[in-house]
Amino acid sequence: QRIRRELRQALRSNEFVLHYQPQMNLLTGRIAGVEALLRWNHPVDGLLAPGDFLVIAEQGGLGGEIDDWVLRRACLDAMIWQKNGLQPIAVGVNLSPVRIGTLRTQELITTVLHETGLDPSLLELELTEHELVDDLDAAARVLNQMRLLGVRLAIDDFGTGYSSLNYVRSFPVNRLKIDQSFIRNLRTDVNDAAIVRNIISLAHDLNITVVAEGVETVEQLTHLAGEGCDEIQGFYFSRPLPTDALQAMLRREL
Ligand code: G
Ligand code: G
Ligand code: MN
Ligand code: NA
Repeated sequence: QRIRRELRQALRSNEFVLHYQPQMNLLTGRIAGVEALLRWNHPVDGLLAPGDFLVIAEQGGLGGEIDDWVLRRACLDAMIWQKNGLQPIAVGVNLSPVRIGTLRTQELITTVLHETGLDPSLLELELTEHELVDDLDAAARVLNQMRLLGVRLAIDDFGTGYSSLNYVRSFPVNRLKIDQSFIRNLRTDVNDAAIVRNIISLAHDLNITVVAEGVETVEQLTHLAGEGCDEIQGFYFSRPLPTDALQAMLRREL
């Protein structure tokens, strides 16, 4: 229907944009990385979030093309920040579980890293738990190849999905991103506090780092720092920013 045709048009006429949400390292207080978040600058409806169009795009068979665009744009932007003299930071990209572990994605990532010259260890793939990876073995093979290149893997929305621990066991995971639903009532809900403490402990036992998502208050930040959480992401530190605003923020850190 209408929106499907508009999405094709959007890919052709560059109506998509990436916003970047900074992640702060709790030890240094500095920006350690960003998560790329897709937006559609719709000619009539204005700036749309993925929830408004991504499902329709997937249904219309445009998911792969959107992955291509997002990966290329994110890696290009990360290189531009460096060329502008800013500190090298990692960029996280959300890839659909349907495609993250496919040979097509492996080829795409190899090509994009080659084209852009980005250090592979500055690219982080985010695998959400909200949808299933259908062939775990095939995905593990591809993700292990990615790891050999140096690309990092984060489990997104950790703790809410179908197979949290199975992913951690099967895939070469570098980071856990604690879902924001556990952070929201961290200060008042003893169960959430216990879950968060134990996710951090699990991650550190496995030698991987932890990012808490959806941190909105200084109390949450202080609590997480006390529990040894490595990084935070959320409105308290920064909302997702257009690339220019992110660069201004990085420049202030120089
Ligand atoms: O930024 P926002 O809160 O609107 O994001 C909503 C959801 O869309 C999040 O779960 C996020 O992971 C997902 N998302 C954001 N950008 C992308 C993207 O480029 N590709 C995919 N597949 N999902 C994305
Ligand atoms: O599923 P994923 O973690 O990729 O989703 C990230 C989404 O969470 C983004 O759309 C972003 O806008 C949103 N988000 C980021 N920080 C906060 C926050 O502090 N509070 C809330 N409510 N949402 C946030
Ligand atoms: Mn994410
Ligand atoms: Na998340």
